[in-house]
Amino acid sequence: VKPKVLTYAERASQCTHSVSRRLLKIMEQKKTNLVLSADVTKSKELLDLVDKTGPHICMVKTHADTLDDFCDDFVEKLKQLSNKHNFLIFEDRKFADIGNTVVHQFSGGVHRISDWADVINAHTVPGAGVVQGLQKVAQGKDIGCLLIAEMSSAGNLATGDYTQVTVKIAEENPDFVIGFICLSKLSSNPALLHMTPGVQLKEGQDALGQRYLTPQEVISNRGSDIIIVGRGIYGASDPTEAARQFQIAGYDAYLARLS
Ligand code: 5BU
Repeated sequence: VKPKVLTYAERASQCTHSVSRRLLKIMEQKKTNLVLSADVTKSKELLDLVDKTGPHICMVKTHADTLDDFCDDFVEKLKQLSNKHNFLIFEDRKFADIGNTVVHQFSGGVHRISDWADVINAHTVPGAGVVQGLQKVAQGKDIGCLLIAEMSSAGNLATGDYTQVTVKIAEENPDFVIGFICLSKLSSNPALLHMTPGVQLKEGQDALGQRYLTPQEVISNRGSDIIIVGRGIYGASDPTEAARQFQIAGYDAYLARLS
């Protein structure tokens, strides 16, 4: 017998972490499992893009260290947009050092990520200490962490035992880890979210090893929960229309999985 696939709302009610609960509720309300990867290099361009596509997304993903003009005012404006359109903010910093170092990378430096991000992520190559360091900073704040269990790029090493140990670290840290960056469903725990980058409306790859799957393949066939789309949206001639198309494709694929 096929196990019953739970709705976002049903899963929200089973989440102990406030961030995964909030995200699943937004997904249910706005009918979207789309995360915009806003990989543009000027803050004004990023804010314009996010304001236009905001109604179609559940979360925006940033690379703060690729912005030419990152400043506190940008953070303030991004937060205002997240309230206006009801989405979360995910800083894709991919922490990957010993616990003591990530404490400072997360809380300090120019970006002070722990002051504004709802969601962050980490590689597990250093072992569980990276999670413990990040969690120390997140104490008392509403921040959830995703572990990078699989990657979309050709030839990456996050496979096999590495992926399995990563799933184990996630399952052992439910107070902080809310899910994975991955290419398929890795855990049957309804509280853990699966988010997949490398998504376009057609399969293919770029010139630097990125590989693309379709929303249908990622959500319906591979059982992931969330699609992360960058160039498919901001590289389109009409990013708002592109975001709308990814929203529909992703949500239809979710509905197909439910039925
Ligand atoms: P794209 O333009 O849709 O290819 O952008 C994908 C984004 O997701 C980009 O910001 C990457 O840094 C990010 N990403 C990825 O593509 N693949 C991975 O395995 C991980 C992150 Br982890």
